[in-house]
Amino acid sequence: MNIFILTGAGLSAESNLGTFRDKGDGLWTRFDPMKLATPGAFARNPGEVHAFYNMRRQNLLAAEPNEAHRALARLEAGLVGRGNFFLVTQNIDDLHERAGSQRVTHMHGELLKARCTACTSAMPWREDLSVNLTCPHCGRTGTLRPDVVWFGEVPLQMDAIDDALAQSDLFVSIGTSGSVYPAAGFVEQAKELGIRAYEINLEPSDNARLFDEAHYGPATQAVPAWVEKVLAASVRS
Ligand code: BV8
Repeated sequence: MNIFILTGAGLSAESNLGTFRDKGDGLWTRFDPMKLATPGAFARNPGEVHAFYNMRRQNLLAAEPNEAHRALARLEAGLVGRGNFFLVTQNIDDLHERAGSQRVTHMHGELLKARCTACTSAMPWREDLSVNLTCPHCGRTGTLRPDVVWFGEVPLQMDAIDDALAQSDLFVSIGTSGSVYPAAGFVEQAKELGIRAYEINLEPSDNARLFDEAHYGPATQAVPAWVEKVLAASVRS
C-alpha cells in the first residue's frame, strides 16, 4: 500500500498554533496572513512581516506535537517495508518531526529556518529575525528572511511530490481547507490518476466533493482512529 498524506494547519490547531481561517483567537485577528505572507509585504514593511513570523516562531517553540502528529509518526514506522509512505505538509512548524516522523516534505518551507536574500544561504534559526541582523555567511545586514514560501513564490519539492502522488494507491488530506494551490490541487491530480482520496478534517474542505470518503472531527481523535485501522489492516495483509 503506497500512501500519500497532505497535512495543513488543522493538524497543528490542537497544538495551539492557530489556523489561517479561524478568527477565534487574537493572533489571527491582528495579522492577516494573506496580506503578510507575500514578498511584496516583506519589501514594503519587513518589520511587520518579521513581527508576524517572530510571534509564530515563539508560539511554535512553546508548542507541543499532538496525538495526530504522533499517530502519523506511528503510521510511518508501522508501514516500513510495506510500501511507500510520503508525508508532505503545508505547515511550516516542526511538530511532525518532534512527534517522530522521519521523512517530512515541507512544501511551504520551515519557520525554524532563515534564508539570506543576498547569498541565499539557509540556516536553522530559533530566535527573532529583524532587519538589523547580519547574515552569518556573507556578512550583509538586513538580508535575512524566514525560509518559507510566500504567496506568489514557488512551492518546494514539487517534482518529488508529483512523483510520490503518481505512485500512490491512497491520497489522504488532513486538516486543510483546500484553498491554497498547488496543494489544493493534489486531490484533483489523484482523482485523474484513479487514486482513492480520503479527507480527515474538522469540517468539509473547499474541495470536499472530490473525496471518495471523509471523516470529520478533531484531528487528535480522527487521525489516531484512522491510523489504528490502517495498521491493523496492514498486519492482516
Ligand atoms: C504558486 C507558508 C506557482 C507561509 C503558505 C495570484 C498571484 C500569485 C499566486 C496566486 C494568485 N492567485 C492564486 C494563486 C496561487 C496561490 C493561491 O493558492 N492563493 C490562494 C489564496 C487562492 N498560491 C501560491 O501563490 C503558491 N505558489 O502558486 O506558485 C506555482 C504553482 C504550481 C507549481 C509551481 C509554481 C504558494 C502558496 C504558499 C503560500 N504559503 N504558507 C506561512 O505559513 O506563513 S500558505 C498557508 O496558507 C499555509 O501553508 C497553507 O497552505 C494555507 C492555509 O491552508 P490550510 O493549511 O488549509 O489552513 P486553513 O486555515 O486554510 O484550514 C485549516 C483547516 O483545518 C480548515 O479546513 C479547518 O476546518 C481545519 N481544522 C481546524 N481545526 C481542526 C481542523 N481539522 C482537524 N482538527 C482540528 N482541530
